[in-house]
Amino acid sequence: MLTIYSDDHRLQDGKVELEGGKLVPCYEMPRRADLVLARVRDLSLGEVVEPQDFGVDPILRIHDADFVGFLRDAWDLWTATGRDFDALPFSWPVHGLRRDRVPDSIDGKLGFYSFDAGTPITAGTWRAATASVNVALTGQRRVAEGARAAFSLCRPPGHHAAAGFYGGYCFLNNAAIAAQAFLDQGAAKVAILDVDYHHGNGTQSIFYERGDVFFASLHGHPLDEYPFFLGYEEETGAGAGEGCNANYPLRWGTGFDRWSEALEAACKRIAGYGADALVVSLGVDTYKDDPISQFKLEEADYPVIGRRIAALGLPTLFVMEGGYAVEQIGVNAAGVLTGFEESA
Ligand code: 6XA
Ligand code: ZN
Repeated sequence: MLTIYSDDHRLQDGKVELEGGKLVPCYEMPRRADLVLARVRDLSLGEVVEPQDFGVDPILRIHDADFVGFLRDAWDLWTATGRDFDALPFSWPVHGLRRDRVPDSIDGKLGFYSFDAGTPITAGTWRAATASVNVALTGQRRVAEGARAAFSLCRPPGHHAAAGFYGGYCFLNNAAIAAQAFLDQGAAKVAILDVDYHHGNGTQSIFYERGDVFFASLHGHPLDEYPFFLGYEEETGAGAGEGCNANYPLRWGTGFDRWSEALEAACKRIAGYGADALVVSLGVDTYKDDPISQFKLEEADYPVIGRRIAALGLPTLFVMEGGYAVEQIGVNAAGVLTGFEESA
């Protein structure tokens, strides 16, 4: 399988995130992508190529222009206040507060456009995030041109980013932008399968009222788990998108028996939808030793996931999302890909 990778991911190298009441070193670190790439090379999974530059237009098909402008300018606005360390927000426009006025203050803007304090904006964030989009779009282009599958080794990840907000280590929604690109190049319907431990709240919110993208997600239950507030089973889509959203929330401690039943159900829904292409939000933070997650998947489970996805028989783009058991991330991510290749 072809892998798309850019060294520019290293430009996102945050120092701290707010977690459990403490500022802790960022879990989302450059070494993650380095080790996935190393595993891809060790296994000789296939060619590794650099991304093409697709510019800002495909990003603007998914994200609001004011949000994109904010991400581009945020670091300059932040450093103009005399700060040279990572930018984190500390105040948000929650229920009952005004969302119709965007503050002039960079601290106000950070809160306006984010949903957590775990996602530092750094000097290199914009370049890393746009490179990650290009990695996704380069893979998408190859699949649209006839490849059975491709692996976009995206970093930073994307599935928590919505049209107008960032969070959860995500700035631009790589999977959503790639799905939209399939549609813009002639696909009638695209499915997104999100197997990351966390609910893809950004992806769901982007497509919730659309019938041309089916979104299925298996994730930690929002009663228990970050990002909370979205991802319940009863969220089935709205308007033209009614019936095009499927959530499989699972409680802490879920092992592969239960998890794979949910995968089976999600795959059946995707098969019934009749998509022309599939985008997989590939997070491996479902692993038993992941430091921030509570599922119990084991190394041997990942190839099984790949085989099940391959059985859908769809042109498939894998987009890297989470996974923080860093020494294992490459083995597990590549495990899915090799499982897929074995039965594709
Ligand atoms: C809260 C945890 C962020 C998880 C991000 C992730 N700081 N999403 O892996 O898939
Ligand atoms: Zn995750």
